[in-house]
Amino acid sequence: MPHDGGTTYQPGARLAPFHLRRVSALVQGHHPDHGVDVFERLRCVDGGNIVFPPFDRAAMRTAVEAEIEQLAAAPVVIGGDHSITLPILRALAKRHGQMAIVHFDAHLDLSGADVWGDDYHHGTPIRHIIDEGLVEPGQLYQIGIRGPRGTANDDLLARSGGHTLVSAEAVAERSPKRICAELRERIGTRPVYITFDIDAIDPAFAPGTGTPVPGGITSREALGLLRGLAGLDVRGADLVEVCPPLDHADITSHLGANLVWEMLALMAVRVER
Ligand SMILES: [Mn+2]
Repeated sequence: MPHDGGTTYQPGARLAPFHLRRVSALVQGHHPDHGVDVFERLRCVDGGNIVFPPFDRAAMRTAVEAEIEQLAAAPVVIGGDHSITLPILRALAKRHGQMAIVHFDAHLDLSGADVWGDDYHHGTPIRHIIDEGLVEPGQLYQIGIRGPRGTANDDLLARSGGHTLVSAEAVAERSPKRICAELRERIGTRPVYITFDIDAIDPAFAPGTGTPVPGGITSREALGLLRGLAGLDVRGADLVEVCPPLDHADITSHLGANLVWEMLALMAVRVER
């Protein structure tokens, strides 16, 4: 979904699908940890770009929701900025009802129209997802959160729904393995959606993103956190906010392609069960 009309700072995420396709030539099939060949296990296809006018965000939401709704398969979507996640979840909720959502990000993405006078920019999707009841109460897990907040109320809002915050620091302190063990326990057999904002990862490992925040998780922790979700009933995922014009030597695109592969691997493991 080559859309970055919801970007508040540095644009360019609309180019991510093109660059992730290019570097995905280096991604192979066999997953040594899960012991499966992802592309033998899954019937996997590049569905191409969803088409919408790049300057019309309402048209983007309509096109994305319609496209996801008519898919028989579980989607793994490459953004685009984080505003693409709302129409994906609107479509998936029609199929699965309320889902558990694992949200990787530096930011809470709970802003509303009070920021920038706009209710659909890339800092708002999680607020809409809560307000529209697309996530089951108590089943939102936000991982990698850090840095300055707008107000002291920002975290209260997230916690008031019984949602769980795991800061970037907590990932380092507790380890991906222990965090994932807790997530698997608490999510159980619920349908799961994973939304992965690349800025959850430290700008040292992922410089190609529009709103970087220092002090993030490492690329190794990020890959381990996805791997550790194996066994959950993952019904969809996205990777957003990769911004190739700000990247160096494709560092961020390569990481993005590997994160997408880990998401596909989770679906391959799910199919096996
Ligand atoms: Mn985000």
